Amino acid sequence: MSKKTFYVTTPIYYPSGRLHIGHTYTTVAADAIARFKRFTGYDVRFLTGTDEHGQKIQTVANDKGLSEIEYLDGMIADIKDLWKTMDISYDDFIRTTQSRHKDVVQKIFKTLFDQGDIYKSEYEGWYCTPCESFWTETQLKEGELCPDCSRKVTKAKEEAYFFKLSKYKDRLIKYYEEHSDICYPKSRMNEMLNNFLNDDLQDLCVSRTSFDWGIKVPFDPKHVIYVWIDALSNYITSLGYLTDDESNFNKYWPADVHIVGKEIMRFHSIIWPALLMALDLPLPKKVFGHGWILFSEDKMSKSKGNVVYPEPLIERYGIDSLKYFLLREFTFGQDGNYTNKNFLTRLNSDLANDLGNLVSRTAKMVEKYNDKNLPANKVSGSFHDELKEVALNTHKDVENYMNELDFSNALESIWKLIRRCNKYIDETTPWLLIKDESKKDELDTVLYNLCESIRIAAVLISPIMNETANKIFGHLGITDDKDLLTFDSTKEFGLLKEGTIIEKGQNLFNRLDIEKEIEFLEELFAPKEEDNGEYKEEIVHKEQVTIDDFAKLEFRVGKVLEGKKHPKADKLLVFKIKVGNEERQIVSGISKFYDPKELEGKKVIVVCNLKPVKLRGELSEGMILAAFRSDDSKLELPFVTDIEDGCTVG
Ligand code: ME8
Repeated sequence: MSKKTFYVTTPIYYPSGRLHIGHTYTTVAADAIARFKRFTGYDVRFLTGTDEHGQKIQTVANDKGLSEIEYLDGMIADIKDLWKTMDISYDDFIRTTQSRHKDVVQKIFKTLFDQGDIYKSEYEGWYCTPCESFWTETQLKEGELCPDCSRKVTKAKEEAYFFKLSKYKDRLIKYYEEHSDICYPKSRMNEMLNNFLNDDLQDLCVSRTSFDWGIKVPFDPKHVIYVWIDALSNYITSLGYLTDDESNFNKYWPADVHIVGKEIMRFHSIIWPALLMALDLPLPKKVFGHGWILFSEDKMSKSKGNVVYPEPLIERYGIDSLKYFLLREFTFGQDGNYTNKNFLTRLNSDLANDLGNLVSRTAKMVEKYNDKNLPANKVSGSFHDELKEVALNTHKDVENYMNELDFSNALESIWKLIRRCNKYIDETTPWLLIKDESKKDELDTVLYNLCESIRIAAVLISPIMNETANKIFGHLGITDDKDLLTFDSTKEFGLLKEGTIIEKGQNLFNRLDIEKEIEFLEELFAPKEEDNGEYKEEIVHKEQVTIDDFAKLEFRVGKVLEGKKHPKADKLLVFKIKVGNEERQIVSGISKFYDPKELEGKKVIVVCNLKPVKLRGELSEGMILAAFRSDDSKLELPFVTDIEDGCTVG
């Protein structure tokens, strides 16, 4: 019999900036459910990826003097590195710039156009010329100002394609009435029905002509396909929909759950189902809109300087500490506030005290009282039976909660067992039993029951805290016997074999000095402004390269002959640069910091062997090196004075 399938997705993230713990939260949750489903016998497909089109990406890339794809390749490598560090078990990573995605999105667009669900008309809105963006009335800042750059906007019209969303309103309402469990948590379902579907549902603008970084409308290439058809389709393009091999699509679609943040719930529960209805495809079984992680009661945002990044937390406290905290501290459907104190308190109380202590105390006792050998389980009775009952019931709660994506309660159920074990030690007082020869069987039973309960707890945490679970299996001497590590093994008590060697080993989690750690974290996450004139750059090293890798790059001194503004992009400057006996054009995103004329005659350092690219229509044959702060508040070019242009830099 073939296995039951389970298809789970995260949103595809915008690589316009570094991912923070908000993004990590969604991915960690999706990973936990993917692992849990694999663990309970499902054939799982877990998809994540990146949403790489749109004006913002184009602007960010060009501001850095990079082509879009150069910029994106770097960002995606960092994102994949993060998921690798965090041991995220995705099966596919889709990039919307991949041809497997672009080709199918074009086919989808054409199908919808041919069948009359997409039509051409005019889009009217407020236009910001420098940002090249359309805004709706409600998005504007007071005084008809652009919400991005605060400059005056003007009313404008643009030819665009529209998707007939309005046509699907009644079908959507009916569908929701018949499938009341599609949106989770339930409150979001009511929100959808009351606020959006009962409103006048407007047709959706699905193309743009004001920028060109996107998938072209196949029969009208002046237009690029605007965000939602492009982004949402990733869930089926990654499965090979409309390709020669649709086996994954047939196997996994419809998705069992799309996990998304609450702000994109509307797109996933109205636009996406309507698109699927138009394509005559089944709808996802569930869309879970989780809450936001707030920082000081506010949504995290780089510009507000209130962002927490996962890497430094992982480096200092370990992957499992972060995963545990994210899934235990916050109720998945609701907003929650991140504070350093909450984070550190969880680590100390739940991980170091409850779990860490239990494992080390137990192993130490087996080491001391029974020469590291696991004794047999000999007697039964009150405390022993109570503990066994808790241990044997835990898997049911965990499974129920995990299936509801209630990670916090799933973990709490395991911690109930862990705390019950700690209480059992206090009740049975093994340090007194050892003193009385006649209590040997009682002592052996206590040691056995503790180790076996720890095994069950460790097996149950393994889909969420894989690393910690493996360490515990090491302490319990379970190396080869994989039958002791399965989900089914948590339904039995007594599987750990007598005589197994139990090792105390190293502490699982060290107790932290909370005050000291708070100080450390506050400094780490403080907005990177010029406090006391001192700026501290957060250093995240890239992968090491060899000298041969480095030698592939060609740096030379270049003399600026002429500098001018880029005709189409405010942030870019265009230079003519003399490198020895050649002259080249280089586009650089430094207009915020330098007047192009002031650089004429100066000698700068140029990367000469970068592949030429066009940046907003201007050819760029290289890159000028600059030192800059990562928050974009300062940039400086290093100048060469006594060495001639054309000479090597290395
Ligand atoms: O919206 N708390 O991408 P995005 C919790 N490309 N979750 C958070 C969060 C926070 N403070 N901040 C971000 C997009 N997230 C589109 C999606 S899908 C077809 C297209 C998480 O990079 C949360 O999952 O802005 C949210 O929905 C997602 O990151 C937004 O990521």
